[in-house]
Amino acid sequence: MAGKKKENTLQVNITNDEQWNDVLAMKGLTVVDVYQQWCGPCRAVMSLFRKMKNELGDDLLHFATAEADSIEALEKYRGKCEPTFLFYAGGELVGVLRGPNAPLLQKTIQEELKKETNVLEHGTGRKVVKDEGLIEEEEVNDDHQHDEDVMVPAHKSYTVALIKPDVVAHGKANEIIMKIQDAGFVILAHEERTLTEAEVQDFYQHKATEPYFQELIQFMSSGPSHVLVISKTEECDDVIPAWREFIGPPDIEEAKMKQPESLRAQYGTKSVFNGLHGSNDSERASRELAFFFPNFRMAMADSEQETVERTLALIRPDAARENREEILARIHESGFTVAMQREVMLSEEQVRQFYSSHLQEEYFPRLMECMTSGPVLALALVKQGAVKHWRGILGPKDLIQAKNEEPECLRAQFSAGNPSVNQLHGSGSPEEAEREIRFFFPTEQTLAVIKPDTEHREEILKEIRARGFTISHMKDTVLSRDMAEEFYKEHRDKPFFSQLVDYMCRGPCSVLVLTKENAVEEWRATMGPTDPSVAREMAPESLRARFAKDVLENGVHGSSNTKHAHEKIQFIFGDIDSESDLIHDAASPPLEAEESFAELKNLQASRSPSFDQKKNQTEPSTTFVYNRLLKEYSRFITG
Ligand code: DAT
Ligand code: MG
Repeated sequence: MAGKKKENTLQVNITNDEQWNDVLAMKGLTVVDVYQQWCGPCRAVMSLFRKMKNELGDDLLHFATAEADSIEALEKYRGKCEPTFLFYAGGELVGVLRGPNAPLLQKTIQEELKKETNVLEHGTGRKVVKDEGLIEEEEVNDDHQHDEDVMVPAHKSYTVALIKPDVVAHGKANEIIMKIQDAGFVILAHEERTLTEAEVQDFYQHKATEPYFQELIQFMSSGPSHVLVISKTEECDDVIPAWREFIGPPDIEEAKMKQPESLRAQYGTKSVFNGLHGSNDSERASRELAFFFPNFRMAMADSEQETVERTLALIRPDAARENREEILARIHESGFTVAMQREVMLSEEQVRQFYSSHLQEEYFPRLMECMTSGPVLALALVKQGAVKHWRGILGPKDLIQAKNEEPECLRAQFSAGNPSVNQLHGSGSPEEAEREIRFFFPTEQTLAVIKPDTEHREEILKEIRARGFTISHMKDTVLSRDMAEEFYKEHRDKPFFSQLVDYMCRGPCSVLVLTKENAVEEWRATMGPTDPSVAREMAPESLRARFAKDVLENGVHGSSNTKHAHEKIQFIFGDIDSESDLIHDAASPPLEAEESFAELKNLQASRSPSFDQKKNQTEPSTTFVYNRLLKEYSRFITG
C-alpha cells in the first residue's frame, strides 16, 4: 500500500549501534521513536510526522525508529511499554516525550527544531537534558541542573473513525486524511487493515437484526479500511459530535442534500457504503478503541483518562515537626485523600533499604542524616492521577530551582530551613508508589467479628470489601461460654464482663480474618468508637455509628493491635499460615481469593524483619478517611 511505503522512508529504522551513531551524527534535529520489539514503533504518530515533514520540508528535521533491545545506548529503555520519543541534536539528547500525544509532540518538534536552527545559525549553546524518567530519583539538592519532568497534559475526548473499504478502494484515503488534519482533527492512531467477517460481525453486533446486516458484513470485510483514533486540538470539549458533524448523516442522499460539504456527501457511494464511520458516543468510542487498539487504550489510561491511584508522600523529619499541619492542609486543598498515615522512626538500615538505588550517590550521607533525625510522616495519597499530581505540586527536586522558578510549590514553601535536602518525597510512577506504600504500610491481618444478632450483616460484608480488605478467612460460629470468656479475657475484671460474655455466645457470629495494609488500624477506624453514641458524634460514617445498638451490643469487634490480632486469629482459626487452609470468601470467586492470597504471601515474604521490629517501637497514628473516592479506588483495585 502506498501509505506503508511512505512511512518507511519517513523514518530511518535504526537496528544496530553503528546506525545509531550515524543517525545521531546527522545535522539537525532527529526525533527517535524508541520501541520494544513486541509492539513495534508507534503508529499513532506517523501521520503527524508525515504532515510535519510535508509542511516544514526541513532538511534539518529527521525521524527515526529504534528498537531498544538491539541498541546499547537504549539499554535503559528496554521493557518500557510507553511510547518514548527522544530528541537528538548534535549527537546530544535535547528532549524527551512519553506517550502518543500528538499536539504536544507537534509543539515540541517545532520548538526543538527552532532551537537547533538557532544553535546552527547563531552558535547559541545547545541545552542538553537527562531523561529524568530513567534516572532514579535524586532526592537531594546537588549541583546538577534538572529539567522538569515532561508532563503529558490530560487529553480531551477521542473517537474511533473508519475509512471504509469503498473509499479506500477508490484511492481516496490519503486525500481524506489530509482533509481530516486540515479541519483541525488530530490523528492519535492510524492503521490500515482488512477486517475479517468475524470482526465485522463483532464490531457491528448492535446492527445484527437489521435487514442489511449480511450486506454490511460482506462490504466491510471486502478490502482494507483505515482505522483512526481521532482527537481535536482547538477548544473542543467533545470530538465525538464534531466528528459526526464532519462526516455528515449516515444516509448518503440526506448528506448530499443537507450537508454537501460533509465527507459522506463527497465520498459515500450508496446507503451502507457510506464511506466513513464515527463512534456514536464516548462509551462506544472506548469499546471501539479497545476493539482495534487494545494496547493503545492502556497507554491512554495512564496519561489521559487518569485512573484513581495511590502515591506515597513522605514528609521528612524537619518539615514533619515544623510544617505538618500546613502541608496536610495543602494536601487536602489539592483534592487528595489521605488513605493511610503513619509516623515512623526509621533505622539506618531501613533508610538504606528504601533508598537502595541511591546508596552510591554523593548526597546519600546527607539524606541518611536527614531521614533518621526524627520521625518521618508517611502518607498514602489517593486521587485521580495521584502520582503525577503530587509530583506536580511538589515542584523541582532542586531547592534553589524550586524557589526561583516555582515559589508556590510545596518544596519551595516548606524547606524547614534545611538547604541541602528537600523535605518532601513523591513516588516516581504508579508501580513505584505501590512498592513504596508496601514498605511503609506492610500488609497485616486483623480479626473482625460481626457479633450475634447484628442486622445488616450483608451490608457490613459489602463495606468490608468495598474498603479494600481481603477476607482471607471466614467462619460463622456460635461461641461457647468458655470461648467467649477466653476471647475477652482482657476484660475479665470489668463490671460488664458477664453481660458481654452472655451477648457474645447468644447466637451465631461471623468471624473474619481481614487482610490489608495497615489492617488493624483501618478496621478499627471503619468500626468507629466502642460506644455508638460517641461514634455518631465522631465518626458518623462508621459501622458502629450506623449499626450498633448500644455500648455493650455494639455489633462488631476488631483487634486493637497486631499482637492481639495474631493471638485471636490463632485462637479462633488455629494455625492458618498455610495456603491450603484458605477458606474462600463465599461471595467472591475462588480464583480472586487465591490470587490475593498469593499476592499477600509475596508481600509478606518481601517485607523486612527489621521494619516490623521497628514498627512496635513507634506509635503508629493512622487516620482512615472514608469517602467516595476511596470506595472507587477499592473497587478499582479489587476489580
Ligand atoms: P472495643 O470493642 O472497641 O475494642 P473494648 O475492648 O474496650 O472495646 O471492649 C470490648 C467490648 O466490651 C466492647 O465491644 C463492648 C463492651 N464494652 C466496653 N465498654 C463497655 C461499657 N462501658 N459498658 C458496657 N459494655 C462495654
Ligand atoms: Mg478491644
